[in-house]
Amino acid sequence: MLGGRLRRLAPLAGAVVLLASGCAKKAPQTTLSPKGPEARTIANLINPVFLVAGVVFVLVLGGALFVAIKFRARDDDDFDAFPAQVHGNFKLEIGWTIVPAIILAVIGALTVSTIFTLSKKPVAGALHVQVTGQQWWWEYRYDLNNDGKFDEIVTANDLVIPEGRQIALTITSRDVIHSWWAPALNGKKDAVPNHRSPLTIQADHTGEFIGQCTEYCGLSHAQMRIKVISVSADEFTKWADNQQKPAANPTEQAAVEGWKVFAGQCTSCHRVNGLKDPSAPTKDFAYPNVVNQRAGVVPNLTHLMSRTTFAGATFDLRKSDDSADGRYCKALGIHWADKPADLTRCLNRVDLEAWLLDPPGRKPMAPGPAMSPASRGMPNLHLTGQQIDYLIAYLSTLK
Ligand code: HEC
Ligand SMILES: [Cu+2]
Repeated sequence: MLGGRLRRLAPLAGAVVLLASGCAKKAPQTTLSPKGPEARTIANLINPVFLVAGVVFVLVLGGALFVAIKFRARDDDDFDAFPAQVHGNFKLEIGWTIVPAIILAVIGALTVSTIFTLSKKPVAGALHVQVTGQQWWWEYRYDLNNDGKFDEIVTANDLVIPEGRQIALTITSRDVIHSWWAPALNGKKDAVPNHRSPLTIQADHTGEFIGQCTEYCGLSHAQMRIKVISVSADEFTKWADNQQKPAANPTEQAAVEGWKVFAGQCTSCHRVNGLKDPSAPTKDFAYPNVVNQRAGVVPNLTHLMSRTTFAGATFDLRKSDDSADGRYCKALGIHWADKPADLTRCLNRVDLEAWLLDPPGRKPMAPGPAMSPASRGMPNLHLTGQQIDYLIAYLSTLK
């Protein structure tokens, strides 16, 4: 008896679990709370469609239940008699053909008009940024002077944008198909090699918007996250000015040692703009074997410390605190925009050391030999503890 009742309750329990899972308090990747005009345009389509679908659901299911209960077989029914045979009800049949057709036509018209609204050309004052999918992280290149070349800023992981301004993204990929999606700002757009797909986003206010790659792209697809950081116009200008500066030579002893290790071990892949040769500090560093340079296929590290995350936004570059904002260092009570130089004291050394010690152990990757074009990810370079200390001292100067 109990078993039977439990069995009957099981589907109900399943439905409750499904329903309750939609109630998460902290759901940064929800599509249902738009934080910009493009996402709102989508919400303005989703909401009425869901409403109509909900009404249809209740009416159809309610009708089916009503009929099933009202006309179910009763004890005093004559079970041998055939039910009365009726042909279709003409009016009903016409009705339930035409009404859904009208509903679908209205939804279709709304959908097409939404698609047109979303594919409008960017406005004149838009900020142009190229988004490149990589295995397995996102590269962002900014075209600040609007000359069609995305060459003023090269960064990774964090997409920093000014609030209230339209951002015209050009989405592409260097290797396989990825898909860029920050649900609070707009729908998703595939990143296809040799294609440039436009997508505009705009954030109403300052804040952080989380997303992730949504097209299976290989081993670390799940570790290919997106973080859009919307800041005030002033803060953006400060950030952009800083990003365009080349790296300065380190002066502190440990950092100078790290610079040497970096020049020897890391430059077959990573670039640091303005990097000088540690053995001739006024000369530009000559990157090894330019033909096989993997620059562009790995994150540019010139301003590593200005980021809040690393390795596809998988790890925080700042010590975690309850402010949940990588740009604010609670321990020191300082903000990224005010004192970027001090932020390295908030560095999340634990994860950065672990990364340098064994990158493929921290994030699934398929690294080959350093110069191999088939290499995907960062190999274990078997660095010693001393080298890692020096390297972190050097990386800390890359602000
Ligand atoms: C064979 C190429 C290669 C070499 C050599 C290499 N890296 Fe990397 N590195 C990568 C790749 C690829 C990534 C991106 C991995 C990812 O996020 O999927 C990366 C990521 C990083 C990151 C995170 C950057 C970010 O913004 O996400 C740091 C820091 C880093 N490497 C430091 C170093 C240092 C220091 C060395 C030298 C000791 C080094 N790497 C040598 C390929 C390399
Ligand atoms: Cu991807």
